[in-house]
Amino acid sequence: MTVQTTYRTCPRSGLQFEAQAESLMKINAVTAVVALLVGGLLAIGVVLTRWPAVHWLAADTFYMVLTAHGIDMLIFWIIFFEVAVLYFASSTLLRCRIATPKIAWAAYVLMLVGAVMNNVAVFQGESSVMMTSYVPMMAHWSFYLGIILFAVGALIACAVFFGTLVVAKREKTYEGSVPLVTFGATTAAIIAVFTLLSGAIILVPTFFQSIGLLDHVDPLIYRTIWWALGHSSQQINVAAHISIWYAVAAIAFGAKPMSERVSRGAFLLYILFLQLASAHHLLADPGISTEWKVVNTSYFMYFAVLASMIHALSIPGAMEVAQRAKGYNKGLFEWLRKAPWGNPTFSGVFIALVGFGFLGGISGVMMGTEQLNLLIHNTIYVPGHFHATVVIGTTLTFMALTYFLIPVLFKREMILPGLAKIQPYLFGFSMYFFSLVMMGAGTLGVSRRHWDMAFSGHALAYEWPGAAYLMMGLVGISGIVAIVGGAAYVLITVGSVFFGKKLDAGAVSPRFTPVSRAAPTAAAQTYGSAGFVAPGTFVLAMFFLVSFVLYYFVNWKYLSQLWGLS
Ligand code: HEM
Ligand SMILES: [Cu+2]
Repeated sequence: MTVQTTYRTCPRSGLQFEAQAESLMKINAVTAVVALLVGGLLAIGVVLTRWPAVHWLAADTFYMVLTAHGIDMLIFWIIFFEVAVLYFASSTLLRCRIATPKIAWAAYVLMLVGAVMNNVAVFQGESSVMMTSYVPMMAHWSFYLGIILFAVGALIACAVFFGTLVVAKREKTYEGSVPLVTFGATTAAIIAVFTLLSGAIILVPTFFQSIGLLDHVDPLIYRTIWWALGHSSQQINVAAHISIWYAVAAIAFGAKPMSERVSRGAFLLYILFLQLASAHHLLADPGISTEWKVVNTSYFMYFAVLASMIHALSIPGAMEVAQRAKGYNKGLFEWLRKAPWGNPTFSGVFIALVGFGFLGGISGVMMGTEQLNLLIHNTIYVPGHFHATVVIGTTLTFMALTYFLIPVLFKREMILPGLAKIQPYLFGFSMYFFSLVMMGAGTLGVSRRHWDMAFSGHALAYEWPGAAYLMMGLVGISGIVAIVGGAAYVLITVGSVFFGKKLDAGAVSPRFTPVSRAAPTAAAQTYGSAGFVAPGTFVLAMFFLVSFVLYYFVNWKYLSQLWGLS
């Protein structure tokens, strides 16, 4: 079968871009950045209101802005970018044309219309229901319809991804097994299908209620099914950003995974166990048995955690093996000291990986333990935890990948390279601090999503210890620094795409060509393992284990003091 299209081989990376796939990746990535920009502007309102000394917005505006911030960031920024990643992992890494370009464009249009419709609904002011939109709170019907259209578009994009895998296999565009990055993206897409269907099961009836066709959606059922969407979508993010970590290890170091099979097994664990782990969002809910909660969160959740631990060992391990092979063998850590710290693609990924593991991972396991969950339920600890996962982990990883894509996909030289060099440090470390102080304030009991933590002037007014105000002040300050870091990213990427010096597009051919072994990204496009000799990574893993045990112990101790049984 012949399809009229062209393939461009990038002279800087050796990657091959099919014309349609290339435009689709660009438009999805650019739209994602626009959503990030909007979400980031809204973050200013959110942090400046939660900073007690500033307390900027009025209550109704705050809840509106918070709703839009959550949705624009966690749904629109992340998922538009993920669609670009799916097309990259299928079409580009397999050197295959995109299966059905027209349908992929239709998917994009649906997603765009949905995203705009949802934002309009929120800013009209009748839909400040937060991103979880729990019933019986009701938003305007166009709020739900927007999300449903967006989700249908995303589902179609997943179908295009699967279709492209099929075309690649049929047209034999790759040899042997698909590369690990494509495999990881495939798990992300499988999880996405489950996630989007769960979303449909619960949001379609809620939409019917909003237009008066149905008079009641049960709140408990809503929460249970909503979290099959809400939690699983985080696992899409994790599978996607971990796939990018493997890709960046391959691109920056020529690194192969320590063991392809073990890494693939870890991705499969995500598919098997993460939906069950959704129960950790329901630990404080009535109507669900304790046994069910404990089995899900104390057993099944750990299999998903195990998978993350395997990747966390495997990715730095792969980098270490590759660096040692280049002769960086002195001591335990020469491989790490001599890593390309000035390259924002590498530094972004490494800062994301460490922060995701230490801050997001450890706090997540703590929160997912039924008894300990009581300490932090509905406090600002919760957004502290998930800014460590979705911002430090996923968002920073996507930022890092963008720096690689500017010359490769957008064919532009990056503007402001000096700023780009420090951007991952500025954004990453301010977010580390931001997450930590939010968790600190949450441990003291400060609520999440609350316009006025002290209820001042009300019968239930509450005097917090000074430390709680101090930490919320630090949330404000570090949040603003992080927003500056995020603005730097938007400035660099948008500026480069429009004003960067144009770079050579490379040779164009009517057919795909096989991967050249000399291509700088060959390791990302092929299958194979590197072996297990990574003593430095092992030491880092032990350090992680000790941190985890100590933090876990501290929280049990704290619980025992709050909850005296003797
Ligand atoms: C510079 C960057 C950011 C800052 C300073 C920031 C700050 C905040 C703050 C202070 C809250 C409110 C906590 C509360 O009152 O309960 C919040 C909520 C939230 N943020 Fe961010 N954020 C940033 C970036 C992001 C990104 C990149 C994402 C997602 C990828 C994200 C997702 C969310 C979500 C989902 C919520 C919860 C909304 C809700 O409770 O319904 N944020 N953010
Ligand atoms: Cu979860």
